[in-house]
Amino acid sequence: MNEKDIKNISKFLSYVLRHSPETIHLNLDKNGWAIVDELIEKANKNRNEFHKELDFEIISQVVETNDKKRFTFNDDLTKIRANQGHSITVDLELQPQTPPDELYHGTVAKFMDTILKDGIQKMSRQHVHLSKDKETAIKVGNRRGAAIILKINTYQMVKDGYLFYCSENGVWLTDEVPPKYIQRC
Ligand code: HQG
Repeated sequence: MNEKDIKNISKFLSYVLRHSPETIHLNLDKNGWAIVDELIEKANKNRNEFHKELDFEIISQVVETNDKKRFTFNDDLTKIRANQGHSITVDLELQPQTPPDELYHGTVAKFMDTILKDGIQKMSRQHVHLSKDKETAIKVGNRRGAAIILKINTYQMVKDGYLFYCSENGVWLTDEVPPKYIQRC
């Protein structure tokens, strides 16, 4: 498979496993897992022009080569789920963890007034997403225009009782970041 095919399948998997499983009549359990055989069958039955016919090998290749490790199989490879980024309600069974003293969030200028007034909110997703390095935050922000990087005082947030989680693929998650913990880099 070429890179473009892999990217298209990754986008398709993100869409059905994070946002809209009903588009292909796929069932996710409460922890966000889909049965791989069902995913393959329903993806192929409801195939669109953006991705090739799927089989287990192709999905494995996408899972293994994915730049952000967006997806995980369960131990016996019969189930698959997205590691983070859901807009549908799923319980990823993450335990609170102590984050590094500072984390970063990449955004764009048009959101800054509201962010400085209301803080960083989860918007349509289940959590606010934060990165441990500036480079990743720059990439996240650049998806929407010229990135603006915000440094988050997670040290103080932890002291003040906010909880943080780290996804399987190393993205830091929390419920909100109030303005007083945000500093523009
Ligand atoms: C902004 C990608 C107005 C926020 C990335 C962001 C990430 C506000 C946008 C993951 C706001 C939400 C998540 C407020 C936050 N007022 N705007 N109060 N609070 N915003 O896509 O963090 O490639 O839901 O700054 O790499 O951009 O898909 O979140 O610009 O890890 O795996 O509202 O998605 O991962 O956008 O990205 P998103 P995000 P994948």
